Amino acid sequence: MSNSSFKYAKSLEKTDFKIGIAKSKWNDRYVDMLVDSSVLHLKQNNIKNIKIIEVPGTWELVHATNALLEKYECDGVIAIGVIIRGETSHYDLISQNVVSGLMNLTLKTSKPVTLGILATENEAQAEERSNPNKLNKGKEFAQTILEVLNLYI
Ligand code: RBF
Repeated sequence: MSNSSFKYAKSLEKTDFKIGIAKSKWNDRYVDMLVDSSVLHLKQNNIKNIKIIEVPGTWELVHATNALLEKYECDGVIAIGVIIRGETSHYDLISQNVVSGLMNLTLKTSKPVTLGILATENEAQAEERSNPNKLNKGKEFAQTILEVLNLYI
């Protein structure tokens, strides 16, 4: 279910961007479904230059995103991870600080970073938002980075 009424752009003027994807291995069952639909949407928009870095967990997405923006000179990055609430406070530590880390990177580099992180209460919510037959968000992540990049051409 979505409460968003905005519409994504129907067409994009420019698509020759280098896009980075940082993805985590934790909860890879869900992460991989999100990555697959992001990549598919990028390819459908003629993006040929996609660099993917896989890291252990969502926490490491901050480091990988920095590398994609600086070392690999990507125009923008989609950071994809899934954090599922457990019995310890790790969920809060990771989710809040990763978001801050990614925000700092987008400000430091003046390049867009799409927040492709699902922070869910349980596996069922993660499944609902990553399964392509349900509410998979991967396409939205890809569309968002392309639209934001098109603001500055
Ligand atoms: N990484 C995730 O991407 N999603 C999680 O739900 C997740 N839960 C974690 C829970 C605990 C208790 C720990 C210790 C780590 C968890 N991580 C998770 C891994 C984390 O992002 C990172 O890879 C590790 O903390 C090592 O830096």
